[in-house]
Amino acid sequence: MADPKTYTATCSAPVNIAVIKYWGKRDTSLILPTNDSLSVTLDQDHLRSVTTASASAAFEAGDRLWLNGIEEQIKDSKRLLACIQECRKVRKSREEADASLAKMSDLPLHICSENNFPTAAGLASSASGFAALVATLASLYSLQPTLSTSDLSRIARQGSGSACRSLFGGFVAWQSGTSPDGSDSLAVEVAPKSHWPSLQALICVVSDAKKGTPSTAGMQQSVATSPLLQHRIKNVVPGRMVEMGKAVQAKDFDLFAEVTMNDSNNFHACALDTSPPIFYMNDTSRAIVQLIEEYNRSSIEETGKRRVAYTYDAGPNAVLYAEEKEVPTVLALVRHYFPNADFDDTFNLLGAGANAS
Ligand code: 2P0
Repeated sequence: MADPKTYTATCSAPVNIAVIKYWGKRDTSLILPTNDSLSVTLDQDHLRSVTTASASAAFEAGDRLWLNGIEEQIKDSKRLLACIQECRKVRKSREEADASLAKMSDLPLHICSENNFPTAAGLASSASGFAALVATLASLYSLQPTLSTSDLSRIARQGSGSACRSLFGGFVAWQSGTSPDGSDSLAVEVAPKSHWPSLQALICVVSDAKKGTPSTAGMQQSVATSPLLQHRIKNVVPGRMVEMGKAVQAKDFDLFAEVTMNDSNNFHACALDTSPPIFYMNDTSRAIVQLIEEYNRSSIEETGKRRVAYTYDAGPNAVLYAEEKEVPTVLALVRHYFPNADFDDTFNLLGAGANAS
């Protein structure tokens, strides 16, 4: 008898770095956030997840998944199950509606995913990982164009909130939505990467050790205990989303930098306002903040404008944004003051979203 047919697809997805941070869920099961967020998608040369999924009747042990070569138990992860089940459900309904489509929705899956950077070091591995998973299953099951990229982002969101933003390239907003079922909590493109090609990002890996407080637990501890987070959700983020939208549309780096740094500091203040307090930044992180603030202060004196922005996620690593013409100076500055630090000295161009590779 001939071997059963195997269907295969491979996609990759990049990391995104939020400039308006997501911190807090109003629904932990559906992963619905307490506020909107906005991010920049990086290119895929340095930080990406690549996922291959195959479906075949020959896979007798059922669905299996390997992450960086180590098998993970799918049944132990509600998030993996949600993404796989959602994609299967859409494929199945399409098969039922169109008899010419191959019956593959019930076939067992083998999924392999690899990151080319340290997992869980505050470098958004879950964002690229779940975006790559959903993009790969969408490709395997031919879900597009029936489903839009925003539809896929709604599925990826159930894997990890920030993953919904990695489906798009360029500048991306995750609209928190108001519906209890999550139907309006999805990512939309604010501007494509081609809109502002001179904007670049530098990842400063201060430490690639696994972080202390995972963001999923940390953000809910903040929701439960931080009055400052409630203020941030109600009074701070809505205005910043508007300002950041304006900065991106106008390619106004000074405004972009001001809002980005303010939001990073506000997010880390909320972490500190949590009980018990959460410290993501370390002494080196804070030294980088001081260096950039001082550099911008002299730049404002000279030109009236900022030249560099820093932002920190749930870890000590800095991401610096600057326009291309500033990059050699920023690199020289960082290398001069941190001669022994292990910085990735490559600026990442802004990238495209998840795609077939
Ligand atoms: C962000 N972070 O907007 C913020 C800034 C960390 C700091 O999204 O529980 O891994 O999987 O939805 O997406 C990290 O949170 O959390 C994050 P889950 P996620 O990028």
